[in-house]
Amino acid sequence: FNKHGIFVERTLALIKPDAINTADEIETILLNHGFAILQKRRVTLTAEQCSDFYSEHYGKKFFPSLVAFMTSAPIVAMVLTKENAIQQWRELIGPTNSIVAKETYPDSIRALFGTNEQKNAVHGSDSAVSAEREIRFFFPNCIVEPIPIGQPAKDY
Ligand code: RTP
Ligand code: MG
Repeated sequence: FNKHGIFVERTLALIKPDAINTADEIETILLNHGFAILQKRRVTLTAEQCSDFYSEHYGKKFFPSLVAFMTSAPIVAMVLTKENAIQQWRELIGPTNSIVAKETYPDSIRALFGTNEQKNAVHGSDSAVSAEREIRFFFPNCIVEPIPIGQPAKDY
């Protein structure tokens, strides 16, 4: 609780093109780890949409290749919730580079389903500010603020 009402932290998860065929398995794992899926959408990003989503990486050497990868097949976007969801999801997915993940955190989703530093199966928001932006990016109608006490919790 806070003065505005009940707040359950939310984060944005993506199942990336390299893992689209194992989306059901990844969903089972995250549900078993106590995450709930509030929203889910399957979408194929255009290069423009992808560049917008990953605009923080614009100008980096891997940017063109990242956009090519992320637009190569459908992805699944999900709003996940759990206590401390942002940090908990980052922990469950593991290090960015799946090769490192396999060595250091073999139970992580990136270790189990990813391949290398680019093909790493999943995305997770890295902060509260990113989570809000990224949830709005894929789910413009999703409420990211606390739900006021006494009001029906619809359409979140
Ligand atoms: P994400 O945003 O997808 O959750 O991943 P992250 O925070 O762990 O890593 P970030 O630095 O934000 O990188 C975004 C995605 O770009 C690809 N990447 N390729 N050197 C490379 O080739 C390279 N580095 C990063 C990965 O797909 C990474 O998840
Ligand atoms: Mg990132």
